[in-house]
Amino acid sequence: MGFPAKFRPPLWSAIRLALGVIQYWSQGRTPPAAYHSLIHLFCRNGGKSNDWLSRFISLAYPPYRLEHHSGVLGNLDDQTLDRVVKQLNEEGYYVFEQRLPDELSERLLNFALSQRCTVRPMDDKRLVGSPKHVDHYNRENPEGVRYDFIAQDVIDNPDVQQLMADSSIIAVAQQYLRCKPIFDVMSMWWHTAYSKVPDKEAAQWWHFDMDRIKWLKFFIYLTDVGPDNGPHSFVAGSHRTGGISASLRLKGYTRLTDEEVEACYPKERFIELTAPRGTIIAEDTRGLHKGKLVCQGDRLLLQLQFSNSLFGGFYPPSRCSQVLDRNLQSMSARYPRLYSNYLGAG
Ligand SMILES: O=C(O)CCC(=O)C(=O)O
Repeated sequence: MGFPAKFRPPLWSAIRLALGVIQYWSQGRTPPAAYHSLIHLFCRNGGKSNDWLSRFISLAYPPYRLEHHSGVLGNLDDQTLDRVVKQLNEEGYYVFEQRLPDELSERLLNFALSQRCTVRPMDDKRLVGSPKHVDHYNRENPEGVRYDFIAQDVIDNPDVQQLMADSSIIAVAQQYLRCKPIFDVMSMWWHTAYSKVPDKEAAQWWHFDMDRIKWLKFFIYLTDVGPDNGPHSFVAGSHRTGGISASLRLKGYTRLTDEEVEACYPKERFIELTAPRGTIIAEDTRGLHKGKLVCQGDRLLLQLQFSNSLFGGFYPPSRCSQVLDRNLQSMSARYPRLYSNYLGAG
């Protein structure tokens, strides 16, 4: 209803967003118009509306008192945690020194080579319509640029459950979000060298995310990622309020070409994250990012996302069918908001 998004006055969007937030609080469901207003306002004000809402969420859900901060990222003392979060605030990304144990990466790689997945349709319509389901990804003969795993299969994997209960990851997410976080997206995918040109559908063009109010993603490389294997790429500092140039934001919630983005930032702000397998990267993908085109081989990535609220875009619900990790069982009892999206009554 109302004005086309491009011409809609910000006040109108602010009212729809405020009413939608109230409805979300009372019914636990985001009205689509309110979600569109969140995006529209971001494009207009560069993130001020997200920041305002985040302040309220922090007051309503102050951080958990975590028992410890140790896990796959090491034993994070307060000083280290402050340093990580300072860099996240300033630059928008952090590459951890500590990597996943190699046996864990190997098990996850084997899972991803044997598990059913779907080939995502591509921009050039080589795979038209809905995703194609396959029994497993064949490294020798890819049929598309991106293979996605089903969230349910991923969260039912015991190694993934171990990461879901990892106190070092949770501590970083909580300190960055400044509230009790919600673990809200778990995904895993392959990028292949199937296409010679970057694919928008596979997130190989520059873009910002705006599915939630505030969030933090952890990308875990499960294969070695060199310059030809599609390194994850980011414009440092573009996650800050006003960090995306108005000329780009006013194009709307869309994919952007290299030329459009390169015209707005100096070379040194473009970060290409080449790294060995097991590398863990935290990133606020409110900033401009993409997966670079894979020219050779393939890249397997596991992604964990934490948000300060589930207000926003719709994700098909999935819940752990069985909690296999004992630590996750006790964590879910202690931190119900953290696991409200994947565990419990739903
Ligand atoms: O595959 C990549 O490196 C990009 C991922 C991405 O765009 C996202 O998770 O929002």
